[in-house]
Amino acid sequence: NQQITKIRRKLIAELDKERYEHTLGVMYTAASMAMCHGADVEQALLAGLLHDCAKCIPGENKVKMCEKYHLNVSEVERENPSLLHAKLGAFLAAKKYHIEDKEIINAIASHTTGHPHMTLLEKIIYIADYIEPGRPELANMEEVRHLAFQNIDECLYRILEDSLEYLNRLSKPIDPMTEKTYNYYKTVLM
Ligand code: DGI
Ligand code: FE
Ligand code: FE
Ligand code: FE
Repeated sequence: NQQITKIRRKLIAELDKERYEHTLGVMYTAASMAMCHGADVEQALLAGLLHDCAKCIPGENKVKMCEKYHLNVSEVERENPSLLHAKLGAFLAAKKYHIEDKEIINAIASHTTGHPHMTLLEKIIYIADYIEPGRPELANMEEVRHLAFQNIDECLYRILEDSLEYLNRLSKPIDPMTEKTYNYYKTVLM
């Protein structure tokens, strides 16, 4: 696949080695989940490949670039610029990697906090990011990986629950969207 080969070549220059390896893990995990759940495999590959394309831009630059491109920066994001790599990555996927498919762009934009009413592709990228084989084994990982191919909403909920628990334990500020997504999928499962 020409498009993927070209993007991979560009990304090697933008990401550190570890992040590039993670990216490939997410790309193939997302493709497998797409096969399992009947989503578009090509979209999953591209969204997985590009989801962290803005991750290795230094924090201060992320803020500056968002301002330059008129992407709004919330208070939590200004204090935790890492959160911005999702929306900035979505913007760069279009501008720099020439992705025109809005569904792919949206999946990149929502991969860190999620949002209520996620599309299947958005759920796949959010989950693949967390479960790809190169990720350090977090608590409940075995069960979460199993759920990714069995019950996607339950899987999403479990990741959100574990992520919020982790952020609270480290006293990190919670993005209001992470909280909203969690509360929404809690009611979905009831
Ligand atoms: O970019 P990755 O590391 O592959 O994964 P990601 O984009 O899902 O980002 C994960 C990190 O983002 C993880 O360290 C937790 C953090 N995160 C997710 N939601 C929130 C958050 N950090 C803060 N401060 N607040 C959040 O709501
Ligand atoms: Fe990310
Ligand atoms: Fe994530
Ligand atoms: Fe990632």
